Amino acid sequence: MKTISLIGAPTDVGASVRGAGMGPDALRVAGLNEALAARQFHVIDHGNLHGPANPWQQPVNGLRHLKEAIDWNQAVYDAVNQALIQGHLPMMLGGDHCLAIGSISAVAAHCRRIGKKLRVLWFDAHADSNLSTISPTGNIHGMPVACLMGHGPQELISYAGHTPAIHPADIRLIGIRSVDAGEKKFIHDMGMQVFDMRYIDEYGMRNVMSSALADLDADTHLHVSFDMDCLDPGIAPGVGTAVLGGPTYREAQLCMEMIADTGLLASLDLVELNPALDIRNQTAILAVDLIESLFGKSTLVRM
Ligand code: B3U
Ligand code: MN
Ligand code: MN
Repeated sequence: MKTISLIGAPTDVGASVRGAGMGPDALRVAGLNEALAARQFHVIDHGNLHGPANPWQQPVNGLRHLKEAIDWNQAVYDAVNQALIQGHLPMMLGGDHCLAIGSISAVAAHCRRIGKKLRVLWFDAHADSNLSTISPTGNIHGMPVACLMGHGPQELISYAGHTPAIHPADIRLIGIRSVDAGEKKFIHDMGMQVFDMRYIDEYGMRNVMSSALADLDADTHLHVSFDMDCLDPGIAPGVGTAVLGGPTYREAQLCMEMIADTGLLASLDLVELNPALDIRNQTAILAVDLIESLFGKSTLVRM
């Protein structure tokens, strides 16, 4: 029986809007643990990590709360690393998306250790590919993709003592519809594969996911980094930076089901859930619903 390690990372130090720090508990209240146990997983809830409070300060040299982000990511790195060493599937419950730096740094180090290929699926309304020099806000949750590819403050990009943590070919961005001018250039320079909303509109989610999941094999570690603001705000209002025009409920379910079909999912981030902006916990309940599909629950009737 596969063991899932739930790792709560209750902070919003990387975000522009406060409240994501309550995400882990909102997911528990929505029944995450029970839903996974019902899918025949052994669930270990490690509770919430500890880290510095949000000092709510202005950016310094284009970076907001750098010291706090470094400390939180170190805690996430250590916890995810530990879960992987134990053979568990780590599920990092954010918290804002800056925490994926620590989480994916640990996953990438694990892949290097055991000689696996890595594929990261980054679901997001935003490209999260900012640099301190081009970011309009200085918020570090807008920078994790760039940091993971080696572009960011030294202490944020070298948790595993290896830089860059990942290469552009390892990642697919899906659902993107809010990209800053500097990010666009960075993405092109890096040669990342992006399935933006226009692409999803034109080719359909099935084709997008087939492409994003192409060339995987039994030696691939599949990591999903799921920013709840990827989803259309009509179904997921409980996020700090909502952007109109995201995937529908059915499109999101199809993504999850197609990932489940690969049988390769080995780690997950669930981030940017903001209970302070939610309506009766509906976004957390939706997250649990999607996670059930990600772990194999299917409405499929056809044989
Ligand atoms: N690109 C903007 C906005 C943003 C990024 N990620 C979120 N918002 N959630 C920035 O601040 O970097
Ligand atoms: Mn994000
Ligand atoms: Mn986002």
